Amino acid sequence: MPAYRPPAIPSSEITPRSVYLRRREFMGLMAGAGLMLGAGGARAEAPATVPLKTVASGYKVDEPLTPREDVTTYNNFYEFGADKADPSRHSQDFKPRPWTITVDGLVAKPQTFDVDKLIAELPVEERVYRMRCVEAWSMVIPWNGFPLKSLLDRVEPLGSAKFVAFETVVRPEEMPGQSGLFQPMPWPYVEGLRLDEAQHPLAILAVGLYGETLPNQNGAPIRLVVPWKYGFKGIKSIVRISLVETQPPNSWNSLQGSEYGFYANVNPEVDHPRWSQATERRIGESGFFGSGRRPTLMFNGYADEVASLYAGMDLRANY
Ligand SMILES: Nc1nc2c(c(=O)[nH]1)N[C@H]1C(S)=C(S)[C@@H](COP(=O)(O)O)O[C@H]1N2
Ligand SMILES: [Mo]
Repeated sequence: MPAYRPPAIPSSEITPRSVYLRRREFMGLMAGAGLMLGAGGARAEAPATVPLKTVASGYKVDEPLTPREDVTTYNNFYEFGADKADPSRHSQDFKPRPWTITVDGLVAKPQTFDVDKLIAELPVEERVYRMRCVEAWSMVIPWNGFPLKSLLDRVEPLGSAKFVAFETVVRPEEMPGQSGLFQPMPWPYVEGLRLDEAQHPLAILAVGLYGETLPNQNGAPIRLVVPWKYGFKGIKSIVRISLVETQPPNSWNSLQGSEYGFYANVNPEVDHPRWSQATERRIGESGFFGSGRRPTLMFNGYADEVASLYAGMDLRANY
């Protein structure tokens, strides 16, 4: 794995679509002819990602980045299967472009946005964030994206809007986890945030990682990243964002409310009913004592920035 270097891409745009498509076609042909042996035979070659024009940001983490290989092969994305290796293996038929995202509900200007237009119009920042899954593993990921607030501002939320609801695409023909005999959960996958959480500068819509467009398994072409919350809040492949008055449902809470809350703020003092949340396993590290475990930080290390959002709230009751 070569060391990560920030992308030295000219300030033009992402690679022209024609080049991207030709490369995909080429790889598809080679894979079909059995000429690409590196990936272990049966595994189809993943669609190509393309470089993104990215600007620096002040958001850094003083810990080593999780290797791209781990970020893109150890995933939770049940639409492609329930095992960690499923999303990278079974998402090669998913078509993340072209893509639109509708932002509606309690807003003055409901709109449908083309994702590649948004990418061209909004400054795409690099945000290096810790990511803590509720299953007690973690990573450090260099995301590329823009504040969720930049998008919300464009539709002008009304005073009556108190929450933001998110919805993932439903495409059984491209997502084997939505079409097989085993359907792990109801679709679409949905998530929600309080409006003030959604408008917090740390909350972003990611369109890339490691300086390139998102691989399918990481939620292409656009997904939520809320670094002070457990990973399941980071809903992938979003097609709709709706401003609403009351707390919207979120998939894991609907499925198992005693284990997964709405807020899902990372809190080492509130254990999951079936395991401790006090420590976490950093993927890609063996650790000094061979375990790779490290203490989990309150709000995943972002307490200084976000604790005030929850002043006066019982963090044990609102897990
Ligand atoms: N649509 C959808 N979004 C999802 C999930 C999912 O199964 N479906 N899994 C969530 C969980 S549990 C985690 S930990 C993160 C994983 O993101 P990553 O695979 O990019 O690390 O995505 C979240 N977003
Ligand atoms: Mo997760």
